[in-house]
Amino acid sequence: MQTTSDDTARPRLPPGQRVRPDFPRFGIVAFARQKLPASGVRIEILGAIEHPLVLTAVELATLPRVTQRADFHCAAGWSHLSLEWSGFRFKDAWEQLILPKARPTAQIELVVLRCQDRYRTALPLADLLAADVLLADRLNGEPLTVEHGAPIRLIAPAHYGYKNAKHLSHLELRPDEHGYRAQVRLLDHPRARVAQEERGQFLPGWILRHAFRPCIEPIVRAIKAIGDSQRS
Ligand SMILES: Nc1nc2c(c(=O)[nH]1)N[C@H]1C(S)=C(S)[C@@H](COP(=O)(O)O)O[C@H]1N2
Ligand SMILES: [Mo]
Repeated sequence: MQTTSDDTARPRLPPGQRVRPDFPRFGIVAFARQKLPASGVRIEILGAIEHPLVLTAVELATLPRVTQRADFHCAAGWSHLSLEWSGFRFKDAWEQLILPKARPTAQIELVVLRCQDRYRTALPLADLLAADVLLADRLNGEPLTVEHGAPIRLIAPAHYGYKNAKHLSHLELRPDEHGYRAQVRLLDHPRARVAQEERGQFLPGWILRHAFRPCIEPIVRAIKAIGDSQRS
């Protein structure tokens, strides 16, 4: 095995990732154009449940607040290291609010994450129950900005950025994958684990690594231009 001095000097990056010193607003360009409602936290629970349930800041504030540091890895190939997120564990929201109040009518395996900008993605419930998965409303000691997902977003550090749904508005509980169609089918891997390089569907991660990388700068620029025009 070969070791270089680099290996010890730098934190280890997952396969195929490159560090970015900035943390850009990123994602699907069309969704960045969507006008978001100027509202507080409002996460509606729907799907296989007995009782409709809406989680606002009031319900979430009954859960312990947790702060954690994590690296953020976009499937296009950039990583930003050591972000400090604060919010509530998804597991706590599930066990203390969703299970007792919404009362699922079946064994839930899939949770669809729907967002105010019409973006959606999904993760297996088992992945969402990991201790480092947060419903985050603060970043680096400040309230979350629109750029990074206000009023609240999912943070799942073991999964690529596209599972980290911004502007979260609905959690749809489903017994299984059956009948769920991914929105961005070429991209959205069912689990998208960074360590396994599950960048996307149908093609191995090490191929997609090269296909996605040239898209990074154009996307960063396009989304930044949208933000600038919305502010002016
Ligand atoms: N609602 C919503 N969430 C989203 C996206 C999006 O377009 N809309 N893009 C995803 C992608 S591809 C990435 S890499 C991250 C980027 O998060 P950031 O803008 O805070 O850097 O958000 C993810 N969550
Ligand atoms: Mo991404």
